[in-house]
This record gives sequence, C-alpha cells and structure tokens, in this order.
Amino acid sequence: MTKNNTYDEHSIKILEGLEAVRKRPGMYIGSTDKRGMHHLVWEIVDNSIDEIINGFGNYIKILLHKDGSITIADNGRGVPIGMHESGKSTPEVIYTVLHAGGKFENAGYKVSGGLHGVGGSVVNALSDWMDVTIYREGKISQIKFHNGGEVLSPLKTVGESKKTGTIVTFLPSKDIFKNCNFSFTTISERMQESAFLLSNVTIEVIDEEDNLAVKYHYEDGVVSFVQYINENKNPLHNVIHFASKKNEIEVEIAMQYTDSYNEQILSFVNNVKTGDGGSHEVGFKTGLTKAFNDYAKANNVLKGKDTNLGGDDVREGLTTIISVKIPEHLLQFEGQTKGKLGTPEARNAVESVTYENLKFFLEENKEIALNIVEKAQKSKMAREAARKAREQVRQGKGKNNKERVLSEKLAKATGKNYALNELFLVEGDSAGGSAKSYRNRETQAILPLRGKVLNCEKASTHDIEANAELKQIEYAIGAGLGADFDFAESNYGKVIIMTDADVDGSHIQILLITFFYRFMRPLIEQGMLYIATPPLYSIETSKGKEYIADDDELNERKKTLKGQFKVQRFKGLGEMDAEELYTTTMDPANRRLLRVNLSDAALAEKRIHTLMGDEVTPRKEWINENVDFTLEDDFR
Ligand code: 0RA
Repeated sequence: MTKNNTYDEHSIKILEGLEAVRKRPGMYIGSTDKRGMHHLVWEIVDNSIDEIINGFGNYIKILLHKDGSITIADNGRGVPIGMHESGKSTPEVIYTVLHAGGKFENAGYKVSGGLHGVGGSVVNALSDWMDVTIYREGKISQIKFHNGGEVLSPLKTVGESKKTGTIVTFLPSKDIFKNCNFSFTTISERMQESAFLLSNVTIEVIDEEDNLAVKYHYEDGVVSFVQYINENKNPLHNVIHFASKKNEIEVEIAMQYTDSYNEQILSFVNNVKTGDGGSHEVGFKTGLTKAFNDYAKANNVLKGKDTNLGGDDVREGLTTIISVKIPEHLLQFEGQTKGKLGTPEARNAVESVTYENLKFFLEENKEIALNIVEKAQKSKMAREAARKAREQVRQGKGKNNKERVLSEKLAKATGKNYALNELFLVEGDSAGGSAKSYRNRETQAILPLRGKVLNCEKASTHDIEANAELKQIEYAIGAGLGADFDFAESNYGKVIIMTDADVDGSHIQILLITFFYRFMRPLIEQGMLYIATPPLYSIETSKGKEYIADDDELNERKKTLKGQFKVQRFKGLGEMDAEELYTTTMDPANRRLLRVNLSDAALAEKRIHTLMGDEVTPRKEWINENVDFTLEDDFR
C-alpha cells in the first residue's frame, strides 16, 4: 500500500467522524440551542485553560465579532506545527480528528467535567468556517477550514514572530444553531469564574458589536471570589481559607460570614461549576455543622439537653466557594445537565478536610467563633419560634392575624388541591379587579399589588414583616420565610407574576424575583415561580380579533394579512377587559408562562444589584438570559 493510499483512508475516516458529529450534535455538545452553542466556546477555552494549568501562558482573550463569529486567543506554547505520522500537519489532526491530541486524553486532571473536553474537532465540525493561527518556533502559521471541518487551506507560514500562542476563530453553523447569538453576559460571567479559580491569569472578553469589554485578573483565587460575592455585605471576619489533599482528591475552600441572612454556596469540580451541587457540597455541610456543634458544646453555648444547631442555622449569612480536583477515574456526574457531582469519595474528603480545618480555626479564633455560634443560636431560636407561631395559627389558637391581613385583598381559590392552585400577583388594583372577576375560581387566586415593591436586596425578615405588600405575599403562600421557608407547605403549586409589559412592569418583576430569591429561594429552585406574558397587540380584521405576543410576531402576521385591519397596542393589563385578560394571559389553554430559573445563584444576587440601578439594558438582558423560555403549559 502506498503512503498516498493510507492518507486517503485516513481522510475518509475523519470526514465520517465529523459527519457523525453533525448528525447528532446533541451527543457531543448537549443541545443545539443557545446553551449548546456556548459549549463550543467552552471547548476551545478549556484547551487554552489546560495549557495555562500546565504552566504555559497567563492570558486569554475572547472577541465576539459582528458577523457572529468568535475568537479565542491564548499565549501558551502554541499548538505544535510539525507533521503528524498520517502525513498531515498536527493542527489539522487536532482540529479534524475526534478526540485527537493525546494531551487531552492523558492529562492527569481533565479540566472539564461531563460534556466538555471533546475538543476542537467537534467545534470545527459544527462551524461554517474555522481559522487557527499559531505563533510558535519564530513563525506565524495558519490553517483554514470550512463547511464543518473540510480543509480550505492547509497549514502554511504566514509571517514571523517571537511570540507564542494559539488563536482560534470560528463561525457556528447556522444550519445547526438556529437563531442563536453568543452572549457577552454568559461568556464574561463564566470567564470571571475561571479567572477566580485560576489566580493570576488575565481573561479579557470583548463584544465588538455592542462595544462592551471586561478584563478579569485575581491574585487570590477563591479568596478573591468570596470577597467579590460579599462586596456589598458586611463581613464578620476575614475570609477563612484552607486547602488539603485527601485520598487523591484536592479540596480547597474559602468561606466568610456576613451579617445577612442569606447563604450562598458555589462549588466547582476541576474548575467547572457544579450548578446542582452534589457530594462535595454535602460533605462540606456535614463537616461544617459538626464542627460548630462540637465547638458550641465544648464552650457551653449548647448545654446538656439543648438540641443541636441545624445546618441552616450554621450557614446563615455564610458565603462559600468549594473547589475540588478529582482525578478522572473517580469522576462521576449526575443529572440531566451533568451539573451534579456524584463521586462518593468527594463527600468524605470534603467533610474531613472541612471539619479538621474548621475545628482548628475555631480553637485559634475564639472571638470570631463565639460570634458565629451565637448568630447560629439566634437563627435556631427564631426558627423554632416561627414554627410554634405557625402551628398555633394552624390549630386555631392565638389571634389569627394572618387572616385579617389577607381578607381584604386576596381572592382565594376554592379548590383544596394546593398543587393545582395558582397565585397571581397582579400589578395594580384595576387589573387585579378584572382578574378577580374573570378567573377559574377553583384554582386561581388573585392578589393585587399596589405600587412599587420593596427592594429586598438588603432586607431582613423583620423588614418583610414590616412591609404590608410583602407580608401579604408571605401569608398568602403560607410556607414561611427565609431559612424557615418550606415549599412543601405552599398553598400554591404556581406563583405567577402578572405585570404590564413595560419598564415599570419589568421593574416590579425584578423586585419580586429578588424577594423570592432571597426569602423563598426553594420556590424558584422547585420551578414554582412564573411570569405571565400579556399580549402586546391585538389585530382586528373582518374575521374578528386576535392577539399578538410581541413585535416580531406582529411583523410576521402583518406580512400574511390582506385587506383592512386595525392594530391596537396594549399599554397595560388595564386596557384589556376582564375576559380578554383571562383568555390571553391567565387561561392555561392559551397563555404562555415563563418559568423563572436562577441557574446561576451566585451571580443572580449580583445581577439584581446591577438591575436595581438605572440602566434598562442590563435589566432586559438579565430577563432574557435568566428566564427560561419554556412553554410551561407543555408540562401539564
Ligand atoms: C498539543 C500539545 C501541546 C500543546 C497543545 C496541544 C496546545 C493546544 C492548544 C489549544 C489552544 N491553545 C493551545 N495551546 C497548546 C504541547 C506542545 C509542546 O510540547 O510544546
């Protein structure tokens, strides 16, 4: 067999490989929506990060171009440019052969968990074109691909330079990713996390379309991360930081208490966020609770027959970053999006590292330790008192203040199947009145809200109790507040925010989401919080009236309309009559509900901070990115 012959066979195999990626993209990148398209970026960035973790380079730059393509550049050693035994250049092999480049397979730690790490060839297969430019050995070399991985121009020298590094630019294929754009927010937030976890690496993200740019560089890694999250809070002490290796698993933790009531845990496995937690988080919580209970007993804060401090109590006001490094043979991910660590060994490792280091810290820092233990003890007592008060109300004892608070405003649902019941929080008394008069009385309850809602960013449970509007919401839902909140006790399976489709309406949405995020977070985690979407327009034709969701839909519909028609723009819910409001926005058969999902708990609160400012643009983008546009009524 001639050399030429093997080359051809090799080429056919490669094209078949790339073809397989195009046929089943979901198998390689999870999905072909916005999320999947961003996986392409993570794939390429992970390669640069791998190079930096190996000790080469300290800089990554990402450019979002106007034409929808994206560039990822690093200052590592550069992809090797020699000939591969197949007769092709190494870059051609790396970017066209599935799982090419032993570097990616043999690394002790795979940077990525779950879906990433499948490499540049997958990205190439799913791109209209891809260019790779390499600075190495005093030369600038370039190779170009098109049509999902076909070589357009083989590797050639295009210049000279003493620099080293790799620059990859690609345009995701429009046939595979429909109506998708890269998001500056999504990319910069993830790069900020990477910058925190890597320490002393500079990562820049530039959006050439909207002229946005950020640059991240943190010297103190996870300690800086905790300081960043707590930036607008009042910390009770310096960040506690410890790191240690146990049974092949590296554990690093940074934690800090603030005087707030919120807990926030963010965890990472091999530098990738585990959004749904898992065994490492469980281990941390167990070790933390044990360390504080032991300390409280040894120092007589908890006496003889006192019950232990609960996990919620010792985590009140605590911000934590957990970063673990797990060798590949122990890696196990769970859940649909593979965002949950399964590895059982991680639980034990994190628990014992946490317990031992905290025990030591508490003994060495008596004043801080007692301060935190007392805070936890207060939380425990408040929780017990709230539970007793609720039980009394339920047993008909005590003054039923809650009923009185609610009687005037809430129109209850008559049905007793709570999971099926829905609470509408409606902007304004007039729309509230319409909704009360025309609804499904068995399952739909209406609570009109007057005016602006309190900004809860820094509110305490006491502030909520002192606020008429939010107290009504709390009592209507009836499942408690803060650490005491139990979604299983909710009087409603769905809580639906219904506001005007204008700036004030979206402001009210954000304020309410902030309230739920801070005081009833499980309601969001359980997917029980929704936003109603009233139509923006109606069109009247000779055939009757129809309703149009938004401008895009209006433009589409106008194209197909013949003859005379009249367009009306609804400025608010109040402009619809009661029946219109019901049929378009409340009727489960017709309505479109947006489920609120806070996939990114850490940054959600940060974003809420941004959103409370005067700028409308980030607020709009936040809603677009954080509200999951699933048609809820497909779930019925
Ligand atoms: C294979 C081998 C070596 C480096 C790389 C790949 C490499 C790949 C990428 C992808 C993006 N940036 C990158 N930087 C490096 C090691 C080469 C050597 O031994 O010098």
